[in-house]
Formats: sequence, C-alpha cells, structure tokens
Amino acid sequence: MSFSSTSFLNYAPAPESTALLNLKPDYGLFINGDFQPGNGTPFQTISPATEKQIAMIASANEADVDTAVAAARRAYDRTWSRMSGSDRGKYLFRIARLMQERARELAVAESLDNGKPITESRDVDIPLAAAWFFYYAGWADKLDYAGVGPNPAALGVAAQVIPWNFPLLMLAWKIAPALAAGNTVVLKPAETTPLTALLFAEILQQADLPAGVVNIITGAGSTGQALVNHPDVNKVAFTGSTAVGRMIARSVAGTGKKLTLELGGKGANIVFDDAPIDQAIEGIISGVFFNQGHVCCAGSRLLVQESIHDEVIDRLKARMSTLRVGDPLDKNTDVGAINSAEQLQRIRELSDIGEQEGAERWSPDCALPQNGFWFAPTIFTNVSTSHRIARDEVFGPVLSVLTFRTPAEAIAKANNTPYGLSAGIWSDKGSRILAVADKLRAGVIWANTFNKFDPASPFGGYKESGYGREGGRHGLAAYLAPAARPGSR
Ligand code: TAP
Repeated sequence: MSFSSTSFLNYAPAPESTALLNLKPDYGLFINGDFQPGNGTPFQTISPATEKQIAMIASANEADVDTAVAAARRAYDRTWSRMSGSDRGKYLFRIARLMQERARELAVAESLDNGKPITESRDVDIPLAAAWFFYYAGWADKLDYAGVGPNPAALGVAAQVIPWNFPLLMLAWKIAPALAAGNTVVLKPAETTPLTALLFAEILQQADLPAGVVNIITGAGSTGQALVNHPDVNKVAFTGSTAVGRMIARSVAGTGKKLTLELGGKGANIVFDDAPIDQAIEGIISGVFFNQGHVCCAGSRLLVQESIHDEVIDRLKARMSTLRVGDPLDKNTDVGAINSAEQLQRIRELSDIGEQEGAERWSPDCALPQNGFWFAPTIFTNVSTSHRIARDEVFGPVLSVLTFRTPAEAIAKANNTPYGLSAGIWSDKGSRILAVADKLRAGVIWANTFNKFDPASPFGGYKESGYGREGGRHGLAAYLAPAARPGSR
C-alpha cells in the first residue's frame, strides 16, 4: 500500500467545496507519530450519498493494537506524564487552533464521509470539536480543581472507541480531556467514518505532539474489542450502542480498568399547551431531524399535551414539507444521507414495525436521490408506549408522537423507557419546567430549546444510556485518579 499524498476524489457534485480537500488514496494506522500499514485487510470508506469510494483505510489486527498500546505506554512513561500541565495545555491550544485553520477542509471531509449536511458540519461539528480542545487546554494546569481531591494523577493509557454519528466531535470529547489530564490515548474511529480522525492525525503531526501520545487505529468492531481487552490499558471510554456497551462492561469487569459508557437514548421532547409554539416546532424538527436523527440524545419521542395535539401535528407536517433532503455538500440541504446501508435497513425495519403495530405513518412527498442511502423525514402519530417505535432507538429521521393530559402523565411517559439520556421541556412557566425537570430521569434536560452543547456542560446518561459524564469538570475527573498518599501504592 502506498501512502503518498495525491489529490483524490471520486465525488464532485459541489466542486467549490471539495476543492479544499487533498485526500490521500490510502490511509495507514497512526501509531507512534507516523502513518504505517496495518496487518489486517484494508477496507474502503465510501460516501453514503453516492456509494463511491473516498479512500482505502488500513485495518489494525491484534498485533497492531499491541504496537499502538505499547507506543502510548512509552509516551506516557517517558514524556506525557512527566510534562507540566501548562506545557500539555500549550499542545492542546495548538491543536485547537490548527483545527480552526483547517475547519473548512474538516467540514467537507466530515460531510463526505458521514453524509451529514455541510451546514451542520461547518457550523456545529467542527467548531464544537475545536471548542472542546480550547476548553480542556485551559484545564491542563488546574487539575487540583478538577473534583477528585488535591494532586490528582492521570490514569495511564486510555482506550477510546467512538461511533459514526459525530466522528470528529466524538474524537474531541474523548481525546481533549484525556490529554489535559495527562493520559495517552489509542483511539478507534467507527469503520464507516474514519476520515476526519485521520486528518486529525495529520494535525497532530503539524502540532508536533510527541510521538505516541495519541495513536489512531482503524478497523472493524474486532479492532475495538482487541483494544478494550488489551491488558495494558488503564481506562476505557466508549460511545455507541447499548449492546456493544454491555459487552465492553462485561469484558472490563474485574480488570481494574476505569470505564465510561455513553450509549443509546430515546429522548422525550415534552410540549405543554402554554409553550411558545413557533420555537417548539423548530425545536421538535431540529430535535429529531438534525444529523438525520443519528443522535443519541435526539428528541425522538414527542410528548404533546392533548389540547394542542392537532395544531402541533398540522404545523409539524407543514414544516417537514419544507425540509430539503439530498446532497450533503449542498448548503441548502437540511437532511443528508443515512450513514450506511445497515443503518438504513434498521430504520426501515423499525418503521415498518411501527405501521404493523398500528401507528399512523406520514412523510412529506419528497424525491430521494437514486444512489446512496436515504430516508424521508417521517412522523408516527397514534403511538402508544408499548409500540417498538416508542421504545427502541431508531437512530434515524423518525419521530414518534404520544400525548398526555397532565404533567404527572408526561413525566411517567417520559420516564417509561430503558434509556435516560436526554429530554426537552417546552412551557412558558419556569416553575413548571423546574418541577418537571426535577422528576425526569435524564442526564441532559433542555428547556425551550434542544440539542445545544457546550464543553463546560457535563453530558451523560442514566439507566441503559450508560454511566460517567463527558464535558466540564466531570469529564476531566473521568480521566483522573486521586494521587496515592506518600508511602502507599
Ligand atoms: P456500535 O456497534 O456500538 O459501534 C460503535 C463503535 O464500537 C464503533 O467504533 C464500532 O466499530 C465499535 N465496536 C463494534 N463492536 C465492538 C466490540 N465488540 N468491542 C469494541 N468496539 C466495538 O454501533 P453501530 O453498530 O455502529 O450502530 C448500531 C446502533 O447503535 C445504532 O442503530 C444506534 O441505535 C446505536 N448507536 C448509538 C450511538 C450513540 S452516540 N449512543 C452511536 C452509534 C450507534 P465498527 O464501526 O468498526 O463496527
């Protein structure tokens, strides 16, 4: 395999945006500061909007995982754990600034590889990813205040496995706090979206980050499994499905590895009859159609007060009819491509089950492109709490609508899910918002807004949505242990 830098792109519907990209035809594993071939069989990453290949990606087998963990351990022992917090902070600031400099290129690569609209990657994913590095850069020399007692210590080597819905942003959520706290990292991106993680590896080279402090290994689920099972890993951080999260929790049990899990969700967006309706309609739309609904904290269940149900549904349908589904690189696109054929299949299956179980299905009349993976924005009314579409995470542009009469009924229905990640409350009364929020079992609750993120704000779930928090001081504490007392181990 060659790793020469040649301009390469099969996909060119919006030439002014793709001209920014100078992608390589093949990407290696990023280990110990260099790209190198993997021992597994390389795989292609494709554009989900066209099904065309973007690049070939190396695959890491167990031996490569071992090399990457050994590189991270060396870098931890010899360099990163010995560096002052203020010097680590300087590297993080440098990485953040380089991400800003290469923001447009990263945004195009993200939309190409993931399928999300360019306006979202440009205005949300990439700026937030840089913001995470800026935020944690500021913490690097202030760890005594990070919430785990005086003189906290790093954990060592962190194994991080991330999903395909926010590839660069999830990378930032994982790597920035780990490095600020003094850990070194081996990260595995999702198989369908490795591209921006590999461009990020180039940024690390530009930033002169010491070799081995961050290693990025690509491959399938088995690569992730080998990584989290590696005996020389001290911390595991995973975001993805609840099924894989469970397997990881089992394999980590009894090993002494510290674990954080950010898993699925089935967020309730609760709309009371005194809600600011215009804003609520926009919040419901962005709550479930942002990023094609590939969002763990999506407001995928609308709980609407019975007295305003018909008005809300009419207005939602009118607004959904204005959504443009299509080319992710077109700035006018609202809803892009579904990330993979497998995910499209899952969304179709759950939607078909919704109809079979008696819910009423509606989508606006919109033409979908011939090639690629697409699903029209869809709303289900007449949904009851026992329906699969009210219980299972669809992870697609599908909204299930339930009704309630009283706040107590809204709370009971919102909490009637195995998940506990997010919720939204729409009401004119602050006292009602606070009273309802107090009784919701959700890690993140938005009031009269939805899907807003900030690096200073902790994010994470209850119940089957996982444990541990990312973001803020809490996110840093997940990468720290209180320092051992003198004379003890
Ligand atoms: P997962 O299989 O959980 O994938 C997430 C990450 O874990 C990927 O990097 C994946 O690698 C890796 N992985 C897979 N099997 C693993 C194992 N045994 N040990 C360690 N790592 C492993 O998610 P998915 O299959 O892409 O999506 C399935 C469903 O999960 C979705 O429909 C959605 O409901 C949910 N999901 C939730 C989230 C969030 S943010 N909560 C994110 C993604 C998906 P590969 O990509 O190479 O398989």
